[in-house]
Amino acid sequence: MPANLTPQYYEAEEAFKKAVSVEEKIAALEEMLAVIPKHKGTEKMQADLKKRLSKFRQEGMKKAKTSRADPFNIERQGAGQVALFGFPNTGKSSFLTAMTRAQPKVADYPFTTTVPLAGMMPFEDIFIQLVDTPPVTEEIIPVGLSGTLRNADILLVLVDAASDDCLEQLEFCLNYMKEKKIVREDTAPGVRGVSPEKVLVLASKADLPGSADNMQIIKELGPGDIDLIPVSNKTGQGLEDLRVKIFQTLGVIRVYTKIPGRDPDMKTPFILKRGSTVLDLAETIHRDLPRLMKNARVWGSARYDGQSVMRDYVISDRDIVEISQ
Ligand SMILES: Nc1nc2c(ncn2[C@@H]2O[C@H](COP(=O)(O)OP(=O)(O)OP(=O)(O)O)[C@@H](O)[C@H]2O)c(=O)[nH]1
Ligand SMILES: [Mg+2]
Repeated sequence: MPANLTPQYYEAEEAFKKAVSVEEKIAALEEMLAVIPKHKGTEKMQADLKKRLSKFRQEGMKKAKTSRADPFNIERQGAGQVALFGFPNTGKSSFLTAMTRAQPKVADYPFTTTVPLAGMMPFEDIFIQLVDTPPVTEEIIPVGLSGTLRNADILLVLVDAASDDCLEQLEFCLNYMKEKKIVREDTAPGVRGVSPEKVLVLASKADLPGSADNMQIIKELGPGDIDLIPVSNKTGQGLEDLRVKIFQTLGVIRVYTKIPGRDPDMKTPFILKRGSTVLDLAETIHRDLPRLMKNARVWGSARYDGQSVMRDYVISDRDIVEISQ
């Protein structure tokens, strides 16, 4: 019996022949199977297509399992994610070493770092994630870096205060972040990007001669709306204050919870956005808790310890909250 194949089928077959990746082959075979005339004369061909499709699907699944994860996609951990950004040799990896227990390679030649590397920065009783990144220059910008930066909660732009092109480094970085919509005014849930007030500019190597003059140049000629923070990975200048600044800029609060009749759990606070209410906390603890919650009491920001509060009560950093069901 003749197969009477249609032009659409031949087109799909052509796409299959040209396909290079497994995904393309699967898509073309699915198309062939969809458009092949369904009658007795094509039964064997249909069975053959299904067999090939199943083989390529298995191959695709194996590939997905073994293929390495994207190194520019850093899984968020801790109370927030802070990405470093800057020219070569500005001290990004040294900064990660100074603030966390991570041990990135540090060297006095450029382009030492090739892929992002995360470390956890202790701040009081929580950890904030810092992500070291490969450098940028006017000529070279690593593919994938904009995604890493866009995903962060805070960006730390490092400029080398000891270098005479300090101001140019800063202007290039700020422009790049704006152009690529890494930094944007219109951030919203579901829109990736960092709001301008969450960008901090560090003048690194503040211990070296010449750094004070370069910082003065930035203050006089640079963008007026930035707050330049001098730091030194060598002497530790500015680093402790910066931990506090990072925490404050993250805009989160720590909330300790308490079961009625027991001591509060002061070891592992819940991290919530500043402005969160008792109801937000209940939702974070368990999705059924808002429905089951009967009473809430607060120690800390409340007028007196253990005061009963409404579910729209706005929690403050370090409050202890007891929810009873
Ligand atoms: N004096 C001084 N030197 C520093 C400071 N921070 C880093 N360095 C030196 O600067 C050089 C570059 O440091 P890195 O931390 O590797 O710089 P980086 O920005 O990670 O470099 P890339 O990976 O190439 O982007 C090294 O020789 C460091 O020892 C600092 O605060 N003061
Ligand atoms: Mg580095």
